[in-house]
Amino acid sequence: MTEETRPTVEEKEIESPSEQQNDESLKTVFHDPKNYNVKHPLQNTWTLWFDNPGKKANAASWSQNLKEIVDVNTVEDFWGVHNNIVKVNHLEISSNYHVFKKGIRPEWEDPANANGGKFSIQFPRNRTGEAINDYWLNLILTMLGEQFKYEDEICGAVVSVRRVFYRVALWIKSSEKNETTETIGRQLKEFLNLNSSLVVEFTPHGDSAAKSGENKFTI
Ligand code: MGP
Repeated sequence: MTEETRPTVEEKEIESPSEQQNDESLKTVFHDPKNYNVKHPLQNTWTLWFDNPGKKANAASWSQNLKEIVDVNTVEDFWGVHNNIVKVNHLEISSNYHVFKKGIRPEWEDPANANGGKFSIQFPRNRTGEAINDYWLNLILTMLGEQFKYEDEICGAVVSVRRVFYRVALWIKSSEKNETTETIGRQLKEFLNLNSSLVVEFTPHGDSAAKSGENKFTI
């Protein structure tokens, strides 16, 4: 056998075409050594949404601006989207990106959010600059990688660009102050590398809860 005709290790390990057809979901680089096409599935499918209400939104008109952009369910597809959309620090004032589990709309009214609330952190725009892109990326990677202890509680995350601040928020299903919610809040601070003395606020969803301060708490 000449050097050219001897099979390589990779070729020997490739399954026959019939075996490949039987399990389409298991595609690794060994199935196609010439075209690297391995993908790493995420535990959940996530949807990216965008909105830029322009003028001040109100509860009635708010959802008209909400646009569903794309679903991702693999690590590779996530990076494909992330690397090709406008960075947070270049978004127009009043816009928001929302990344939510597929099937949950990023609205208070969605059944998954109806009894929930959000942890939010504000970063002054003038002192944060491009670092907001990293805070947002860290939060999404943590969420897509299912790093939160109570991952089923997580609905999604939002980054908002406002005149004087950026805000990142993590939306969860419940709004009770208990072990679960407090752990999520503490982990959020940890994952974003925030100083433990920094206060993260939890607010139940809805305009009235935000205004009255009812059931708010801090971590
Ligand atoms: P916001 O953008 O979450 O708050 O909501 P912010 O950034 O404090 O306010 P801004 O005015 O500086 O942008 C802004 C407004 O949009 C709210 O007061 C509501 O009127 C409306 N709104 C926001 N959300 C997330 C919802 C929602 O889920 N449902 C409805 N019906 N209205 C919403």
